Amino acid sequence: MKDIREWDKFLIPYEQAVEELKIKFKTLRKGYDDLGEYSPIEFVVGRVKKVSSILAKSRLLGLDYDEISEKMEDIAGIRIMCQLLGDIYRVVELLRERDGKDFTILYEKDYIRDKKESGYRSYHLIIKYPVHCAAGYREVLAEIQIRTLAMNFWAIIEHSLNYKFKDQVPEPVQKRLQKAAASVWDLDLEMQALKEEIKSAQKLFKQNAMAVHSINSQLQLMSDIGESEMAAQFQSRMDAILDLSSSEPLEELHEQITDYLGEDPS
Ligand code: 0O2
Ligand code: 0O2
Repeated sequence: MKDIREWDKFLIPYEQAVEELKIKFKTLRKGYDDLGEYSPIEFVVGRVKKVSSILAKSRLLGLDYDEISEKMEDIAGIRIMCQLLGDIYRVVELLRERDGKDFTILYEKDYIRDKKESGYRSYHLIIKYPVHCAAGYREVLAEIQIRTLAMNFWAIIEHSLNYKFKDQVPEPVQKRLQKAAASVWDLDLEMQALKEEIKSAQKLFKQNAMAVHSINSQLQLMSDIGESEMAAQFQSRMDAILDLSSSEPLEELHEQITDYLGEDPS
């Protein structure tokens, strides 16, 4: 039996793997944001399994302590949430592009096309991830789950019911959960059918937000160089732009301010 200090030491490379992977996927998302593009990644969370859960699972799988790191695949767990069904497969492609470089994909489980009996849907990848930590070089297993926001909503609730009923969920509750999972699936299909509208609306929102950000920086610069009156005029023109159904009005104003600043002798 490991004591708590041994467990803490054992979990260090897993903690590091989760932190590094979270940063990598969050940065990927930020890249889309910075370009004003639609991101297939909505948000990323991660966790290291609790010692009590590791012990419970190792008992269930009949693993000895020295087999845990080799056989328990989800001590490090990353969850990537997507808005749309199609985004899941785009993220899978992005991960496959990193295979052999950043990490090695050991295998994949598509519980979306092949849902679990409970109604659970998600795409899982088991990877081997290299970490250089204080104790030296390690390779740890990690599980990456990719799912839509709707699938996540269902899975979180179903998981908490399993916890409440200690994995003995009464049959009527199971049936209702399966029915709810079918509704979630219908919702995901419906949203996927609206993908072009959703993506273009979100792209427009990002472009307008970027233009407002750039204009605000320019107006600040104008005030800093003593052109407060002109800045106030441009500010009122920006405030008067009410039609945000196209990115043109704000982009045009941005260009005019850029020209004005370019011509300004100071
Ligand atoms: P932001 O910009 O504040 O959203 P952490 O270590 O805190 O980065 P952790 O511990 O893995 O992340 O998980 P946690 O704290 O449960 O949530 C992590 C991130 O997921 C947080 O954002 C939450 O805001 C975001 N999040 C959780 N639920 C939702 C959701 O339903 N929709 C969206 N869009 N985001 C959600 P960050 O990383 O702190 O950044
Ligand atoms: P946690 O951390 O509590 O989520 P198997 O032997 O195939 O039944 P295995 O090999 O452990 O199971 O892996 P599986 O089923 O591919 O995926 C394991 C993880 O997927 C689970 O982790 C859950 O996070 C999630 N999962 C799988 N099935 C379901 C389900 O029916 N409902 C919900 N809500 N989540 C599910 P753990 O071990 O439960 O740990």
